[in-house]
Amino acid sequence: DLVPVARALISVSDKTGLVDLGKALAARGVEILSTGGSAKALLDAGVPVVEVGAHTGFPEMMDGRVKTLHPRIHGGILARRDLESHTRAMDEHDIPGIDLVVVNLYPFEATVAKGADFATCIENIDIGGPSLIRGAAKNHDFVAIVTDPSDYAELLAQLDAGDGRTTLDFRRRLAAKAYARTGAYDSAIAAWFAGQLGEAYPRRIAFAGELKQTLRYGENPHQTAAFYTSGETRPGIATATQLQGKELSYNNLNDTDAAFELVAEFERPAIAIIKHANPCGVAEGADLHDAYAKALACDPVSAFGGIIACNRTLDAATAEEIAKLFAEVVIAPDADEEARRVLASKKNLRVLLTGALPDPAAAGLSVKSLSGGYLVQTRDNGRIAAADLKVVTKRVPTAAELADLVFAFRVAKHVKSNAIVYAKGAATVGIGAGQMSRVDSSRIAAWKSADAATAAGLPEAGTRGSVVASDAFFPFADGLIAAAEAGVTAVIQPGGSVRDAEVIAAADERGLAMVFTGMRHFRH
Ligand code: 93A
Repeated sequence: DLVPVARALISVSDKTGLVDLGKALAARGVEILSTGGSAKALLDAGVPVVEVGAHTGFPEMMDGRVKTLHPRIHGGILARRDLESHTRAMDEHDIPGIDLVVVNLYPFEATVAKGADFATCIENIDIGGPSLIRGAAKNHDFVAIVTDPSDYAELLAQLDAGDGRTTLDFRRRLAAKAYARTGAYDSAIAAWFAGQLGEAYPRRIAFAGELKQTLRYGENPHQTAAFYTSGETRPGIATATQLQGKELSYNNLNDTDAAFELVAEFERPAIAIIKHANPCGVAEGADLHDAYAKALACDPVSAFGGIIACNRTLDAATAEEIAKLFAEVVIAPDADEEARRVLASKKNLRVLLTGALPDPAAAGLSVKSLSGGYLVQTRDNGRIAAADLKVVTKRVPTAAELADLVFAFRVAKHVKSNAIVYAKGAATVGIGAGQMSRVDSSRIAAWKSADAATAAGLPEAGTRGSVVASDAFFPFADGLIAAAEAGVTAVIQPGGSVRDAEVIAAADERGLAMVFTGMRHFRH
């Protein structure tokens, strides 16, 4: 299975490590064929090279569109060395074998990212490169295909260990990586092209981008799982660095994402505590320490084993409080020296830092898998501000109620439907999530709130004097009446039910203030 490398073809746009590789190959007696720019870089560094034009007898032409597309190149790559008919063809047509192909492609993705014009993007579609890669990968029984400069070191190590030969295992791994690369490359071209035509949804999407890590298991131990990054650079779970703690699990990643996206909704210092992808406490405060105390008070029982997200640099005082709770993950844009020292004592606690907050209003896609397919939609980047609200009741909300209404609705956007969120003083005091009936969500939230208040020795607290947000309209007055019975003074909801008039009348009867957002935030 060991195959000697006598001749290599090098054609790279990213010239990282090129000269060192060329020198190392030349020192091992490998003959190097190379294309224009790559050949020049090697020759300038004193590495002997045969230019592809000299090898094929055809000059590179048409602005480089045709350089390696020639049978003397592709025959040398694709010939099976163990088939008499193939080796005879090589002899008859004077085609020397090529045992190693080192190629990376025209930087199409980077050209698009730079905002280049249509013609420039088209010119950066590599044709010869993918052909070389796909051919060499197909014939990996005899040819090694290297598409990533980070593999040069292993290649040279193999040549040294194998007396100038590579192993089949290595060539197979390289081939798998090579096809992942050409597949991603064509997906990027297809997505860009669809965008140029004004198609929001291309014919084909590669949802799973780069493998970031394989996970211990999935949502449950009998499932396997992995995390792929989509290449989106928006700060968040995919761009975070882990400072300390155990390996992240599937559920950790899912919950931490939910927590960080939620806390990024708020301008003032805020904390969100998440369990099972639903918040069990969210608050804004004068500082993180204040916000944490208020968030935890909402449902301290559920917060046990939760995920905590901060929208500011984590400080020592807040870290001290967090350290008192058993938490799975803390995520923040940053943590100061002292906070890091405090959390370091909690060896298992995973601490993730992202450098920045995600923009909740940024566009993007969200993907959900169904049996046999994927549902794709634009991200819910809708954000309600006080100016968007329409007062529908006789009573107009006070300034304090208005602030809490906006706060509660922003939280409700991140609660699984049916979502009911009670809030007071920029803190949630009761959250009802994921119920099939809106009235049940309302009841559960009020009941949990009363429980927490009683446990804290404050039976008068709970939902009394709070405001309530509903992620979708109240289809009947019963949901609103349940909230009124829980003691709310004001209500925020999208509106738009055929029975809006009944719901408004029920609010007026009870002296409640109610505003409509005109925007729904279902989340499943
Ligand atoms: O325009 S191409 O599609 N035509 C070709 O025949 C061809 N062969 C290699 N581009 C081609 N390449 C690409 O040229 C390689 O994939 C590599 O990215 C680049 C290296 O060019 P140079 O060595 O001139 O810098």
